[in-house]
Amino acid sequence: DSFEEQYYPSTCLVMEAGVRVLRRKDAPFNKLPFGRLFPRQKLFRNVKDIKTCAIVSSAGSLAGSKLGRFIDTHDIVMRFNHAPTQGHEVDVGSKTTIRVVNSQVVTKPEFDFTRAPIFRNVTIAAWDPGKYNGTLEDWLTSADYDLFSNYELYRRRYPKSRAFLIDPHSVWRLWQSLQMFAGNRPISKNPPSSGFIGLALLLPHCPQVDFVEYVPSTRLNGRCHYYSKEMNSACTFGSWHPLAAEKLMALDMNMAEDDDMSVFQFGILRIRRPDKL
Ligand code: NCC
Repeated sequence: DSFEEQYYPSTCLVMEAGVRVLRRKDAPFNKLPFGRLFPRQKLFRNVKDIKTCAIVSSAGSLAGSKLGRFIDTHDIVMRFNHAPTQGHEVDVGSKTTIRVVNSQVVTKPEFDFTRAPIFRNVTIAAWDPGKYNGTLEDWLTSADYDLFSNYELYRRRYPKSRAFLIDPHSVWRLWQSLQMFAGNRPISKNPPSSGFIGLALLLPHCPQVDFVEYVPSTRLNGRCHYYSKEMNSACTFGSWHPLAAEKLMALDMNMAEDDDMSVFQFGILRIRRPDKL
């Protein structure tokens, strides 16, 4: 085993899942007109200059955190779904580089994916799990929510946009990494949350990731999201997604010096990419 695998096994497991976006050259898309919708650009510009990244969970306990300024100092800031910054800048910051969105957000009319300003001028990584063991051809006809038509509309409307689809096979490989970490405790056969998918997608591009309010801090307040009043602890501790296992694994990846302080007091998990240790 390498040094990294010995000392940071969970981080290595997540990296090995190889969570990625689909590219034009990937079969079967290299033979399908649909594949020509994928951007030619890479997921991020100037990857060599990326030093620090922040992932902002949508958790209710971000409310009142005043972490906005800290979040905005990072080179890359990742957010999820339709989580707003407007009106919440003090707590969550205002910079957004990339949004990871699930296929419900791409398809349901209330989110207005193809027009809403929140999805413009940021990188988009959209995902849908499809069937476990399904082929990519199957996926095109059996996604949980048919994200393809709105993706096509968005790409045609904004040809210069960086909007990508996450490889669903890589989402299930991440699920397998999670199951490997959980050992003999079977996790639910549902895909990881957008938060965990986002972490796995970002880590290969970023030497240091600060994941904010994912493992709940002492600010824990029972609210689902920082941007709504809804009370629902399942958003934090999980029901459909294997969220509890994800958060245990993420905590195991934490490298912050004074770890208990930063995780539970400040709500910040610091994860370093193994090759830069
Ligand atoms: O709620 P959601 O997630 O958009 O949150 C984004 C990510 O933040 C982390 N989170 C959120 C709330 C909380 N209290 N604690 C947290 O740690 C999680 O990592 C989460 O992934 C999703 O993962 O895409 C999800 O999306 C929502 C919903 O579809 C969208 O918000 C659009 O309305 C799902 N909720 C429902 O379907 C009702 C949620 O299960 C997962």
